Amino acid sequence: MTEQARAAAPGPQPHSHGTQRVATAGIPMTGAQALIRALEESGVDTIFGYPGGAILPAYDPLLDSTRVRHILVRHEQGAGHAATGYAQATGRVGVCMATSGPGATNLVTPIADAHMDSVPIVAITGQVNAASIGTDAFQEADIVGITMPITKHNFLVTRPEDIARTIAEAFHIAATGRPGPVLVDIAKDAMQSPTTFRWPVELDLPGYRPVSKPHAKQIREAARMIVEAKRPVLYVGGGVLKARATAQLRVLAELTGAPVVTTLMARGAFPDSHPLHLGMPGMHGTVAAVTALQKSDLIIALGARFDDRVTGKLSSFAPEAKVVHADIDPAEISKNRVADVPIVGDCAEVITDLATAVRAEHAAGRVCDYAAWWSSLETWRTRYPLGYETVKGSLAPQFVIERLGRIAGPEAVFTTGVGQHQMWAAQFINYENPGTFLNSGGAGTMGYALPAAMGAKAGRPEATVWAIDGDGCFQMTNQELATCVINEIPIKVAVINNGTLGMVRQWQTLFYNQRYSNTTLAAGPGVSSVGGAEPRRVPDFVKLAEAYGCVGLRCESPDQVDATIEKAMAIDDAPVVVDFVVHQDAMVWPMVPAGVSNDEILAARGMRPVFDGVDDE
Ligand SMILES: Cc1ncc(C[n+]2csc(CCOP(=O)(O)OP(=O)(O)O)c2C)c(N)n1
Repeated sequence: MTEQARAAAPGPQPHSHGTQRVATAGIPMTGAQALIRALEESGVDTIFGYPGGAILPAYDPLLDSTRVRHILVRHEQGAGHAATGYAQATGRVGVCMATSGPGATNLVTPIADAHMDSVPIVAITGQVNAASIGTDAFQEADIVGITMPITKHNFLVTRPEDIARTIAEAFHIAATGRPGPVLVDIAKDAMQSPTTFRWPVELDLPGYRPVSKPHAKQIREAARMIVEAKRPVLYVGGGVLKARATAQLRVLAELTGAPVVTTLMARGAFPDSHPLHLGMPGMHGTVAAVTALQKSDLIIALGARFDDRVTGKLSSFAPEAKVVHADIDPAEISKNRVADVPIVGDCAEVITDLATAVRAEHAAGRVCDYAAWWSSLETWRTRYPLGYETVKGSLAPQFVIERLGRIAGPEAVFTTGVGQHQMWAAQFINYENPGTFLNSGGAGTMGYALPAAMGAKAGRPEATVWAIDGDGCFQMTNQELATCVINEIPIKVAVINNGTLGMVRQWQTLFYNQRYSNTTLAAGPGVSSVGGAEPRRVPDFVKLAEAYGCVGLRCESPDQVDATIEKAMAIDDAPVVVDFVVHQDAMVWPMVPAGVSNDEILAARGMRPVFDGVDDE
């Protein structure tokens, strides 16, 4: 895509390192000043970071920048996830910064996370002096080596004159093609040395030319298959959100009348309220979505990657389906499931071209007829809706999450941790808009929710941002509450507190004979300060919230849920943490156990759906 086309197109926008700006000819400055200037010129307004010796030269000119806001986190992992949350909520490149050695290695988890979920971030790390690299110098870690497999690209910069150009290249690589994390590791002495700053810079990226325009022949072939199919499914992945192709997707879906499923990474790419939407496929997907894929004769995969959590046992996945697979990254195509029609291209362009080609088929009298298919789909959808049990006298976590979705509304942004609460947030909140559900899908990183919410709120201050977190996950990164308070980032956190590592406990219930080895976080009653027994709260999340300067609320019964959420919604000037004390034995259903065929889906415990012939049209 040309720079102009990219600027007009949806998708993560590369920052303004292009040719529009008037060149600033040769201003003398230090490498560190050039770094900050290059970040400014790249359009960066927010950096999440943490200083230390090797990156210290960069922190000095940062103090003078009027364009870049630096948010001092409490742990570098928080900086990385915040950059990811910022990127996903805004569609721009997120930026995090850390010092060498342990500062840089603390970024490894969020970088791996961003890599798995194709999120555009630039991570800047300080490195020991160039001459000391490889000598086990103090706080030296080979972060370029360490992050080689978990970055889209990474750079080691040892000369001051290379700093500005490398930053421009990093932003370009992060945002274009399949987005992803780029690390720029800069030797301390390169930042301290004099150089001459020039902007814009010439990008020097031989071999990096992502293909965005799909091949017309493949598009025509795919359109022909779509109109000929009897049981098609539009299998929509996170790539559709990354390409900002949701409007185009809606056009294609309505034009064909084909059912749509949205993966965990694509929730919000197609309105949940839309009648063509069957919900989420995969391990905890709806019976209708899982079964539609399983029994389809044509899967149109759009920015999706046939992840094992979606396919279940790969060899038995969708045995009768032909596959059209569109992806910006050719490496994804036929990686897990062989594509009959491979299409390499940007999803926005692919889907637009597909719609045009389907219209041409219609004009030639070849129309889609999925009536029999829809009669099966409707049967599955109505017979096996999502649901949950309530236990008298206790609070159902699913109910809390459902009410959060309803009360916060479709414009709110939700982030989650990893576990049962994540799956319930994917299932029981109706997503109507892109960019409203941010979670760690590929890596499954506990601790993602709170810093990602912080990043999302920093990027979109006008939005209501809720982190829905597990009590286990929350304890991994909750120190970023201090960052939120000090930097006036009023996020809201719903801790779904079941006192256990719920998702692991669920597997112990189902697959380890209810032997709960090391999954209990807060066991048994404790002793209150006045001597009586009271629930054991280690930690007490309300007190923890208050200690950080947040508002802390607690809710323990269904009849308090709405009022508590409304109270949290009314607080705008401080972060709020709500401790929702929920039932510990709730389970996530439906479920396809790991490594098992999707044919074996359980709608609820011990309940296998009966398809009695409806699928055999
Ligand atoms: C960093 C990390 N460590 C371990 C795991 C494995 N794991 C997946 S879900 C889960 C339990 C999460 O518990 P909690 O945050 O309380 O959420 P719940 O499942 O109870 O909703 C664990 C330990 C992980 N995904 N990430």
